[in-house]
Amino acid sequence: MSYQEAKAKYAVLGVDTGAAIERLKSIPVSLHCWQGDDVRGFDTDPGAPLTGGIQTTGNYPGRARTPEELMADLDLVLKLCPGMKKLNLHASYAIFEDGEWADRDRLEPKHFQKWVDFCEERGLGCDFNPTFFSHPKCDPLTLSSPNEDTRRFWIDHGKACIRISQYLAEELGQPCVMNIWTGDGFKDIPGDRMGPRERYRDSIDQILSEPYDFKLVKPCIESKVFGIGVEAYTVGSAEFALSYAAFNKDKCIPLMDNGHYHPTEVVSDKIPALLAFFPEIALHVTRPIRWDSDHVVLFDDETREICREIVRCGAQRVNIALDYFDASINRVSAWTVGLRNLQKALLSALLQPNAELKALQDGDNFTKLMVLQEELKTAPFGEVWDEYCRQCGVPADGGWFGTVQTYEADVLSRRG
Ligand code: RNT
Ligand code: ZN
Repeated sequence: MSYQEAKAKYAVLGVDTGAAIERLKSIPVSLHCWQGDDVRGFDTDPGAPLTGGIQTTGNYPGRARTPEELMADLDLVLKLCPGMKKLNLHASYAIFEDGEWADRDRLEPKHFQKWVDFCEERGLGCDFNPTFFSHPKCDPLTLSSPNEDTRRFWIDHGKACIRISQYLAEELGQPCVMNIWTGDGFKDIPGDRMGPRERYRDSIDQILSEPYDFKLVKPCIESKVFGIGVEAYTVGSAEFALSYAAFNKDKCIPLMDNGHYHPTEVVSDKIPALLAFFPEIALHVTRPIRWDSDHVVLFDDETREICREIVRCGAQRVNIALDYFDASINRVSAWTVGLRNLQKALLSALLQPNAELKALQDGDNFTKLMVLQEELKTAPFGEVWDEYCRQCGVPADGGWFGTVQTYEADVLSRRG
């Protein structure tokens, strides 16, 4: 079937494929830098372990070890994926020059200038994350630590990150979403649940007292249900993070990571729930499996449902970012598959006759609603996807994996 034939079929369903393609080209998706090097960053000893509830498994060869390697890998992903992208950086990806080094509480905008150059040359905006894990100052708590020395260090880190986020937004002329997530919690039953939460709240208050322009810097609070080694109690639980954001709407927005809820809860349903109250929200799109929250994003039912809600509620109100890390397969492929799948899910959401679906629901016509929703699943989506890839100048399905294999043979497999 040709694209023209597919277009005609969608037209019968009341869907304009050309308009969907155009709309998708303007929805930014933030690409997480941490898939390329197993969340290690460049500011600590390369042999140091990951801590704070973050775990990558696998030792597939080819991990990026330097900024240059990570940038080269990112470039290939950008070339293989359609759509409008932003880069998502963690503070631990600071780039130090001439033997200089700064601890996390002393990071400055200049340590991210190379990333600004990278983004500028590629027309990308940039999002940012303070890194409250994998560092000797995790005791193991950070923003909720009872040790005031520890807590001060991490508050200062958060403030430094506000200044860096403001710099990134100003330099690149696009807002910077700055996400606060800590793995603070306990392996076993705590003796005090309230204390850590009060300290966490106070720490975020102090971080957000650093001046910033809320139109340019959008601080987020991300919740989590549990992490490896912190199974019993998470300081930044769902209620904590959401309440913080709700009581501080003039300063920050909530962030939902769809790997951070109990297995039968779905973030797709939570999107309109939050947007009934918040002008804007942020998402980490990932794929949870059992205890892990960070598998590569697939073109699966929940990813598609999340994207349907993003589209129906207004994509301009949702800051979309990817968040997963897989060290057991080719990392460039993992990145590419996840980003292409998110783009596919957004496109398939844009190819729904949403006005009609809504009218059927409002008219109590649930029989036809089901029939139509089921029949849409076999509409000729692949042809429209191929056309979108063509228009974006990237390979269609079946046309990109060879490039990754060549890159693996020539570049990745030579890394020690
Ligand atoms: C961890 C959180 C967090 C991290 C990144 C690296 O469970 O999802 O967002 O994945 O900050
Ligand atoms: Zn996340």
